[in-house]
Amino acid sequence: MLKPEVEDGQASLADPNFRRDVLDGLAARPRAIPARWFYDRRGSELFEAITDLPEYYPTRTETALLRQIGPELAGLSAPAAAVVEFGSGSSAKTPIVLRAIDAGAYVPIDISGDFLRQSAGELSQGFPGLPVYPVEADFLRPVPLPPQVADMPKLGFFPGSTIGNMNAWHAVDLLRAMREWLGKGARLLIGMDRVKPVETLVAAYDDAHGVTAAFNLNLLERINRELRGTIPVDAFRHHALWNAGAARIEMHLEAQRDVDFAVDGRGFAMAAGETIHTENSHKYGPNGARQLLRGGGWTPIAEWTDPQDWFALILCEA
Ligand code: AVI
Repeated sequence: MLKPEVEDGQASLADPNFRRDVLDGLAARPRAIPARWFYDRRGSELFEAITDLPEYYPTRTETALLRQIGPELAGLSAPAAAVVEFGSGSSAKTPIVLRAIDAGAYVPIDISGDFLRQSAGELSQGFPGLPVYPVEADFLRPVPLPPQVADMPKLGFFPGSTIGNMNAWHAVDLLRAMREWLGKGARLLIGMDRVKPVETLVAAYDDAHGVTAAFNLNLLERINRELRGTIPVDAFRHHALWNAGAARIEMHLEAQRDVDFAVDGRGFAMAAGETIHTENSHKYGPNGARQLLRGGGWTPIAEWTDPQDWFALILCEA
């Protein structure tokens, strides 16, 4: 018999937005928690491990593309532009862009502060003369750019198909906001993942080594750590599926048995087979990608894909 969902009245000291999203998400039907909360320190490290997996084609495909388009990109970018990277993570692809366009400054923006500072520090060592201004921020809210880059031409860099983790209407809102933050005359280089055979897609989000499973399950561990959670993590399993109607991979955490647990003093009960929806990763065809960008106020001016047409890099102007 599952217990009713109740509250005990004591609050945790965690990020109030995390608390609200988790409590609301667990109470909703279907249950869903926004994917942005994957990225605590451990989650960011696990994501980096995902990018090295043989099944996870996006990172290596996009990196190879970036290397290939460098000279062309240089011809299409303003000289000495400030590169503003949204969700910079490990900044692994950034050196390719900074070198290609001979950047005048680098502004990495990331929600995971210590990871951001470490990556920015490491990158600075490879670019001794380059001013680097890290901004610890959730770019889903307004991001003030550092005043030092105010008068420089800007190249927004939004790689990795992170845009795919948003629903279309949120993606359009974000693209519009980026246009405003980057200002007049800015350009945006964005990576977008393509629709492709289902087996390839599902394998990329359900790898043989269980790294993606650990990444998904870490959300429950984070809830336990930061929100006084008592979730029995071993009662959940990672599940990735292709939703053809919505053209997206969905990730879920599925209860393997009936479970009761508390989060921040509030009780929850889930029946075996019930899931918490934790991520959408939308994939776009060429037309859908361009339509989305135009809806966000950006005009595509150049587009590159790999020989299999698995991943696209699109350069847009404001
Ligand atoms: C960050 N984002 C673009 C990744 C993706 O492919 O949607 C997150 C991820 N989730 C599972 N694997 C990777």
